[in-house]
Amino acid sequence: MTAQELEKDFLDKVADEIKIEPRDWMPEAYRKTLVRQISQHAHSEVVGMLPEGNWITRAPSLKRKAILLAKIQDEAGHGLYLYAAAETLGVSRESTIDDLLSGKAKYSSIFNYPTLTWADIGAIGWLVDGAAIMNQVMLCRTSYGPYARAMVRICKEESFHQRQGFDILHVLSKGSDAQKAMCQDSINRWWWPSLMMFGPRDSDSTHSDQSMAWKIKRMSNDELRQKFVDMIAEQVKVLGMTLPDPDLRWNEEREHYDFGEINWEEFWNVVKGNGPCNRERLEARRKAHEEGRWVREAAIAHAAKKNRRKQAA
Ligand code: BYC
Repeated sequence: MTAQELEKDFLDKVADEIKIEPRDWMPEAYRKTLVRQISQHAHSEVVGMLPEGNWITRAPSLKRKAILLAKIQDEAGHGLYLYAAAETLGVSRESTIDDLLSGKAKYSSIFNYPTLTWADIGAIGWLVDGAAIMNQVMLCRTSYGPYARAMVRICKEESFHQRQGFDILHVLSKGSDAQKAMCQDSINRWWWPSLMMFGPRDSDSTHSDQSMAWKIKRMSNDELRQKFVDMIAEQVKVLGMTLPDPDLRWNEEREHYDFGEINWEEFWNVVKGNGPCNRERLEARRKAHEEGRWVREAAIAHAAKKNRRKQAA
């Protein structure tokens, strides 16, 4: 087949909703976009374990501790499915992880904020996992097969995560005055960073147009953000709490909630590495990688020994 025929075959598959698989021909730019997005997504899952891990030893009960541990382990699993999906595009796991540790690769801005109180664990589950699901449900239909299939499994686990977060806040919202205040304070601090998870405005998004054309993304950053605001503006009423936005109001004509302007300067500042916890997060990942070095070396030595024995036999 000529280059034009290959490209046409690829575009026809995308148009007909046939998944692109690892051995199929694909444009180099499509492959690169996927490697970028999937690896950033994997890094987000792994770095995302850190703010929550901060509360494992201080969870208020054995039950809450067991639930939090299970949730954090799920995030590690999500990272692994996604690193494996990225590997199907011809990049090694080592190089992808090196890019994270050297600060070259991005991960979601949200994980550069600190978890100051137990209520933050509730706010992360409800708002952060809520925003993640909103984005990831669409990614279950993404055009690249291994990414779409990883997303189906991840979304099932994420819905449990969101419910556990809402449950934490629900209990606090019915508690003492101090617990209610802690609940409101966590919502105040996590609301705007959660909206930033959806990425820049469509007009400032570098990759959206091409990613939508290739059906990697099925909805734009602004569309998903609006859906999220509409959902949370209703759910917050069940908690008897408020969202920290004086401009939030239902718009009859649009049939959507209007909301205030995001602080984009803060967003880009965090993305560029200058958020409250960027340095601390990367430091923690580098330390974990160093401390795990002997495990990787032992696994490689063990595999080589088994291989030698097999060949000798
Ligand atoms: N933070 O052209 P755009 C989770 C970057 S974790 C940092 O719109 P795109 C969880 C963007 O990368 C869930 N950077 O990009 C885990 C690009 O820079 P580069 C994480 C951001 O890719 C533990 C530039 O800005 N979810 O669930 O079309 C505990 C221009 O943006 C951000 C995913 O990763 C950001 N927020 O759209 C709890 C989902 N936003 O690469 C929960 C998969 C944008 O050119 N990713 N940038 O240097 C996506 O869906 C898309 O990549 C995005 C951005 C919607 C995030």
